[in-house]
Amino acid sequence: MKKKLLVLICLILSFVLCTGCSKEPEQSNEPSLLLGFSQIGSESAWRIGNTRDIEEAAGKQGISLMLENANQKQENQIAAIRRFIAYKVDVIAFSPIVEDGWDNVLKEAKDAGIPVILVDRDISTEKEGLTSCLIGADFYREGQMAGEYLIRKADSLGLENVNIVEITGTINSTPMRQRQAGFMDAIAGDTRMNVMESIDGDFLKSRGEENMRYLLDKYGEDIDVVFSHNDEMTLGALPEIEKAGFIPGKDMIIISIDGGQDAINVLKEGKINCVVECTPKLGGILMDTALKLKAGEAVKEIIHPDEQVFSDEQDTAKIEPRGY
Ligand code: GYE
Repeated sequence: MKKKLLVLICLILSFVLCTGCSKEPEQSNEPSLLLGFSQIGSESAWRIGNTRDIEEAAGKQGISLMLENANQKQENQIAAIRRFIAYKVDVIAFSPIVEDGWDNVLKEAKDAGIPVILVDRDISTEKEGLTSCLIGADFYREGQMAGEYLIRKADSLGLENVNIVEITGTINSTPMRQRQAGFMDAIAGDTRMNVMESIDGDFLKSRGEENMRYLLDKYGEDIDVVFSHNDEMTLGALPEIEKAGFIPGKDMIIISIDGGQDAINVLKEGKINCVVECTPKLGGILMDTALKLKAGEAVKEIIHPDEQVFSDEQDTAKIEPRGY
């Protein structure tokens, strides 16, 4: 009996030792890459969701991230990029708040041999050799989808004359320029459409509120449509419309862009008619692209994520939670 027990113990011991031997070597904790990312700020749910997504994707892929928030100032972004260069990061990424003014700092990155990825927004600088690629939404298409929705809505309501006010994003930013261009091009051939005024709301809720007050004072019940370049400005404008005695979504057609949860909830209540999606979930593509650049592999020059339209044309109860 004792002998049998001894054999059994030996067997168990040798099994345990063997499994220990065949184990994969421990993964090293060395990050595969050091990425410097300069974020614009925290102006919207979109931006906050975008920052979170980038942090999570870096964590998942074992990439070490130096993240700097520029608090809506271009000079802070330029200073952050210079710090990344001094720190000799492997790859630099940034979301340019506006399109111009990047030439010098990008030349410095190029001289240091550090590849640069544009995230979310574009630049107007001669990019040849200064940046590797752009990962961001097709803002022109977003504006176009907003305009196409409006034409369908005007048809379904049988409107003969459609007075529009536009609250735009930050002047000279890519989403502002391209969303406006896409929208204007989409409605250009429709003689019912009349844009009464376009006003800068800087993508901020407070500016949406203030601008809406001004527009209501000036045009009052003549306003048929509010086209706002992001959810924050829309959410700022809605209470002003109600205070002025109008029902948003009924007396005025409300069109927004982004698709954050707060705006989708209001769409479900019927106070917003249409939200064109702009996804902030760019982190995974950004990490994959940074790894490719470090490995010296070719990357696509422009990478657009897929996007959709949420509106009162569908069963809004079925819209899945947005996660930002
Ligand atoms: O629509 C807005 C944000 O650049 C796509 O910036 C982004 C825009 C987004 O603050 O909410």
